[in-house]
Amino acid sequence: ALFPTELARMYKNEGNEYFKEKDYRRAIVAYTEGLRKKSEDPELNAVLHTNRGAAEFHLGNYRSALNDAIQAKKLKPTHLKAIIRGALCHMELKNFSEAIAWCEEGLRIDSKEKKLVETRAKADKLKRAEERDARRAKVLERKEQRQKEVLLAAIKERNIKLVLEPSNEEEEVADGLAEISLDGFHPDNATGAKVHLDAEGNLNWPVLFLYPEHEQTDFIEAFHENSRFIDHLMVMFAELPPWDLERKYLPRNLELYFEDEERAEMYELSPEQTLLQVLQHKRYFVKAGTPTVLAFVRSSPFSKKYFSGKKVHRL
Ligand SMILES: *[C@@H]1O[C@H](CO)[C@@H](O)[C@H](O)[C@H]1NC(C)=O
Ligand SMILES: CC(=O)N[C@H]1CO[C@H](CO)[C@@H](O)[C@@H]1O
Repeated sequence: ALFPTELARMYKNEGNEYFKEKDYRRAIVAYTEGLRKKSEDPELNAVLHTNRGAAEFHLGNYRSALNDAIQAKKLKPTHLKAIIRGALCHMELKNFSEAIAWCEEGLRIDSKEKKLVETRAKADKLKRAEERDARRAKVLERKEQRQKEVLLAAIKERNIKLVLEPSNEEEEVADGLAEISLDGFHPDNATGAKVHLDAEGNLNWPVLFLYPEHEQTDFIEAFHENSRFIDHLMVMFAELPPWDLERKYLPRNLELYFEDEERAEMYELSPEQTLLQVLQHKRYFVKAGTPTVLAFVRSSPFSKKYFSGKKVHRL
């Protein structure tokens, strides 16, 4: 019977053959077998770990490769190959501080090792770039946080009520109501439109118009709080929309409503009202950061049907 060390050496040679052929998977299997023999030769085990780490590295398994480099370094602290491998793994894992530490450890053994000198320089540069980016991100984050606070204060000051959009559609609607939070906004809406303060300190809201009769919508990205609904309707319906085959959607012929979802009641609003006046209504709750109004043709059969059975507060 062969001794463990002899067997481990055989597997190491087999692994090296596979490695040369770039068959890294089989190489890993062979090195692993070699390590299983538990040879008492630390040098041999260090080589097995180092070589397996190199094979893992070639497969892109940087975490495993790093662990092998760590094991190899434990067995043989001066094993430069393992130290270089570890440094390269840290580079791939984008842990530049660790890469620098490993490079420095290796450079204490051989201060001229080319790969280590090169890797340390690269890691230094990337680390500084990373720190600079982190500082910039932090400044930006603070600035956005401040803007958010100012915005929230402006909304609160006007007594506009926001609804926190419940994440689970049906549940917690009641809990979400009246919660004053900016989290209700969906900054990554398809359109990206979001309430914002303009240079004069006025709020501009994204506003959604719904036309239930035709299942159509219009979206105003920035509806100035002091502009009136009629102002927008005049522009939006200056030309009749293609879906209005009966030519009924004339600005002066439209009735506007908002829905109090909590009570399932409808409120009529005057087109002469400004957005701010509507948002300050005691039963208006802004959902998902986007005020919504429904438009119907005055006294149309559709609206009669739509409102039947609903409680409607008319003007
Ligand atoms: C780098 O690795 C060290 C040691 O594992 C860890 O403490 C540190 O958080 C890591 N840094 C990064 C940026 O991943
Ligand atoms: C105009 C628009 O697309 N608004 C959408 C923003 O996101 C919320 C939640 O996903 C939708 O409900 C709105 O319709």
